[in-house]
Amino acid sequence: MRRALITGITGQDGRHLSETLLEKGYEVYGLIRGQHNPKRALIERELPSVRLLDGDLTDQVSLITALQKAQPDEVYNLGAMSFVTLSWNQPELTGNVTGLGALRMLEAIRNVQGGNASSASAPGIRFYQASSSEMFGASEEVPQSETTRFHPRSPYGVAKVFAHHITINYRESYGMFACSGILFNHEGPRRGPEFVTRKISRAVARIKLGLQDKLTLGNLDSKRDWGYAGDYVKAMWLMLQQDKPDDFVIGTGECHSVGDFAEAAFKHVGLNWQDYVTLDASLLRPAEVDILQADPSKAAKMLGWTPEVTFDGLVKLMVDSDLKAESHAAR
Ligand code: NAP
Ligand code: G4F
Repeated sequence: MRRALITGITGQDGRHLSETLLEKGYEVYGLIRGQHNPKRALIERELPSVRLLDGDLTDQVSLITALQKAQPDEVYNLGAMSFVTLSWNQPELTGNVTGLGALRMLEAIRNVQGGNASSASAPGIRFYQASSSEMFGASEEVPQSETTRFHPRSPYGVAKVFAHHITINYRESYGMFACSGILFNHEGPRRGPEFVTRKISRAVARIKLGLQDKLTLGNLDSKRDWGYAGDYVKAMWLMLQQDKPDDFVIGTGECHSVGDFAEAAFKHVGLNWQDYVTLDASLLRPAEVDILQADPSKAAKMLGWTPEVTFDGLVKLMVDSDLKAESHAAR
């Protein structure tokens, strides 16, 4: 039985990836942080066969201990301070968790492998780093591919660039099987409510049910390549099954504005978005990423990966899920 260790198990992608790996017969270990993490109960209920290990990406020893306990064949480093807005308020923490966290995990892997890429007790742990399209930032090139130059626009984006390059550096320096997936925005019913798509789908459901009057947003014009998280975690797994480690852009190739998402979500429940959306300048960012659109042709060619859920399908999936959740909560 193959074993995987996932950091960020309590996040959107950690939960989807756990399901995917469990379906494939993996023994799944998840790193969980904090003394009273409220998401522990969620994982125990939703994914009872996942084995939780205490640890934190800011604590090197805890990563080594987790690797010793899990003895994984594959490590997926999904843990991060992932909310771009918060990264301006907590830039140092973001650098520590999102940037240096990846380095600590790579060093932990080297440590349990006796400083080598592989050893008898831990033969060649394969490593996946959750890189981000946020690294492209103010990119001059649209769409963005694996060769597009990075110009990050947030402390989060800068931290992800460090994590991305240190992953490549450990591959080149030590021959580690280390891959980065440069994933564009991916969403779904498990998306945190602080991110714009879920903020919209939740508000649309609550407005439709008479629980809320308005939805306040910031920049309606920024464009993102939005896909479904359940599709994207399959690409993470595929990357670690290749003969050689490499980096891949993962996205749909389509992009839509925040306004487009809001319009489609309200339309799905028979409402006109302009009757409900108000703007608040305090939600604008110190520096914005105007347009992200993937060129996922390398992943299609080399991994055989293509997304299944369309933009309209994603909007419906999220709004319908929030309608169900909010009508339950209202009872
Ligand atoms: P998410 O829902 O925000 O989950 C982040 C995870 O990181 C949570 O499990 C969180 O644990 C954990 N974490 C935070 N600080 C930690 C620390 N100090 N030590 C260990 N774990 C820590 O993010 P996601 O959407 O699943 O994304 C997964 C990864 O992909 C992240 O690295 C993100 O930056 C990256 N990414 C996401 C997207 C996207 O569109 N979703 C696109 C590109 C890249 P708690 O629950 O305890 O807070
Ligand atoms: O949903 P967002 O917060 O996602 P963002 O900043 O694109 O970051 C997400 O995707 C990255 C991949 O590119 C990940 F690496 C990262 O971890 C995260 O998952 O914001 C999307 C857009 C932005 O342009 C923002 O300015 O929506 C705009 N927006 C407009 N009003 C808003 C709001 N964003 C949020 N969160 N809340 C608003 O009210």
